[in-house]
Amino acid sequence: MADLQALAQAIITGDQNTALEVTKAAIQEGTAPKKILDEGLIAGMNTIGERFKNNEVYIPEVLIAARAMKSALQILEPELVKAGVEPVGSLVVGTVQGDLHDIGKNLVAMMLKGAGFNVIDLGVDVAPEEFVAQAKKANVQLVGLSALLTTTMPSMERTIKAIKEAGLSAKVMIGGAPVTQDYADKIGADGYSPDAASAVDLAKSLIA
Ligand code: B1M
Repeated sequence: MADLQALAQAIITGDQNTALEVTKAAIQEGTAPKKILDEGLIAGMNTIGERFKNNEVYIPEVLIAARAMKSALQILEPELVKAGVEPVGSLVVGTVQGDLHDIGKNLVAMMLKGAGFNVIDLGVDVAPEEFVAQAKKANVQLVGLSALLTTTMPSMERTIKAIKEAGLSAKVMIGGAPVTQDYADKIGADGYSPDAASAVDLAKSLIA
């Protein structure tokens, strides 16, 4: 019987080979894909997220864990689709126009994927119209904006304005080193989070 605790542990330690092996074994044994996701991948990413929040691990450990999660998810995703498992929620995420920083945004995207969200990553330097078009196309519940430069923070405001003008119901969450809760309130964002682990809590609360 595949050991899902071992899978969670492999995610936590970023052991990609073991994560893949246990996921494959669990699928072959007929373990429900949702159980593999919840008790293996999400459990592991939750633990790493908590440790990151508590400063017990740092960015490199999170990136390595996320890489292991991503590999395992690649073979699990077709099984989840076959089993008709619905994602926890859906969002488009990107770094706003003029800004090329993507390390933080990638971490946020990976943590959300790890928490069971369907994440559409639009990349960097994303124009407001592109956020609107993609959010509309995928009919997502959330739009996530990241900015690392004080000079690109106004792109967040422009994007929120464009989303509102387009009449989309998606809620907007923002983050990035120069961003604050005050700024989020000022530009009409629905939520702000200071780090990738809190971004998961925020996303869940915004769609609750
Ligand atoms: Co740039 N850069 N950079 N840079 N860079 C900073 C941001 C800077 C603070 C450095 C400095 O001067 N001390 C400064 C900004 C100053 C300011 O605006 N006040 C700066 C500058 C000026 C620039 C250039 C203008 C430099 C130049 O060319 N003269 C230029 C701009 C290019 C552009 O974007 N148009 C530039 C370029 C670059 C590189 C390309 C070389 C590279 C980016 C590589 C990449 O991302 N692929 C780079 C880097 C690496 C940095 C630093 C060193 C590190 C940023 C980072 O990745 N942090 C940075 C200085 C620093 O922070 N020490 C700096 C780690 C990352 C995990 O944190 O992104 O904050 P962060 O994400 C966190 C949270 O903020 C939060 O969760 C993450 C994980 O906990 N979060 C969210 C982020 N997005 C979120 C979204 C959410 C929720 C939470 O919801 C959707």
